[in-house]
Amino acid sequence: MAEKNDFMKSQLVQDFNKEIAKYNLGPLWEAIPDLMHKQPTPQAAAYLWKWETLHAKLMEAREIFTPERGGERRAIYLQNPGLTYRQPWGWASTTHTLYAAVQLILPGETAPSHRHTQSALRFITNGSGAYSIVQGERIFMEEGDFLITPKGLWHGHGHTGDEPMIWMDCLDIPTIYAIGGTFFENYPEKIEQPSLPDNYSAQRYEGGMVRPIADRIPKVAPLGSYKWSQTLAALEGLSRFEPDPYDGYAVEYINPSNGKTANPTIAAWMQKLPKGFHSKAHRHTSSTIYQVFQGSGYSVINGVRFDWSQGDYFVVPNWAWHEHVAAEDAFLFSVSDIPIMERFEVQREEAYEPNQGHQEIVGEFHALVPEKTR
Ligand code: 1HN
Repeated sequence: MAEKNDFMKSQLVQDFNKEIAKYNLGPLWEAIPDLMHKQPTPQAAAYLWKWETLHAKLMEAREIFTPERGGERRAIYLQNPGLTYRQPWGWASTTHTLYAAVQLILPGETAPSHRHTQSALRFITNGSGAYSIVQGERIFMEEGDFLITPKGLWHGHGHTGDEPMIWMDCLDIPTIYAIGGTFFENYPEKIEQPSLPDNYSAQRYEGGMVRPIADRIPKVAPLGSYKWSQTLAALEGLSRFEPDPYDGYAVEYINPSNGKTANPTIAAWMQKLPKGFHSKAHRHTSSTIYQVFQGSGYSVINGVRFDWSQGDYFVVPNWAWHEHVAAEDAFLFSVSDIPIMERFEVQREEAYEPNQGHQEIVGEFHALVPEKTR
């Protein structure tokens, strides 16, 4: 072995490596350890954004920026500090595969219609009265609702209510960027006009888990919004039984016409962690972005404690050990790239075996909050 290492450091090899670099060629004998890890070595960091920070910055953006002025959404994205190469402000990557943002829309404002090859979803955290118009259907939004705008569908937003609304956006931007699939198009007019009854798809699915017979043929988005009252009822039923050891009581939003995830590339879950619940730790190749919809507690990610409360967002990067603890009844909304990992057949999961499945806490995460709110 020593002989081999000495040889690899020899002038002969070093000179040759430099020589081929001039021709845009590379030596595999140097690159293998960086390319072929024994297991994933994520660049994304475990991270947490406090609600007070997100809210304060949206309120500042409210003064500076209007969708009318900028021709765009008033959305601020969550940039993972481990993935900041490419632009001074990062490259819209919350995990290596997914993007998440908080978006604020005020009464009377319009976010113009457009379509793109990225799939998008929204989770409504604050307020009501705004709508998304998706392929001609106005979908009115309330707290706890989950909405999809799968790839290729026209979508814009308007607000006919009387209070500010804030929601979470999630898109597969880094994934589509990495595979060279980015296409984007503005709608010819500012915002699409309704061509279907308001809340058409939610009305077709008012009863829950039965589908109109027309939807036996798989559709891209048979259901545009999943109402909080139905999600909550599902969790209440589920929580009469034993919780999942890793995720408590968790449900997945699905496409009722094909039984798969509501968006083809992004899984979305709502989970209830009852007060005192302490999950076991595990890790998986999929990465997850959480929004704390209600309640408080903490998660231990790779040994570091992340305290969370209502409105916070946090990231569990790919292949990071994690476990959750609820200080009070908590509802966590989350998105993950499980469907992407499954599509490539690299989804793997591993249980944390030592210490009855609980990590030792070796540090605490301190979130950045603006001076004024401290
Ligand atoms: C988008 O279409 C929305 O529709 C939000 O609200 C964020 C970020 C990048 C590209 C498209 C929306 C987005 C986005």
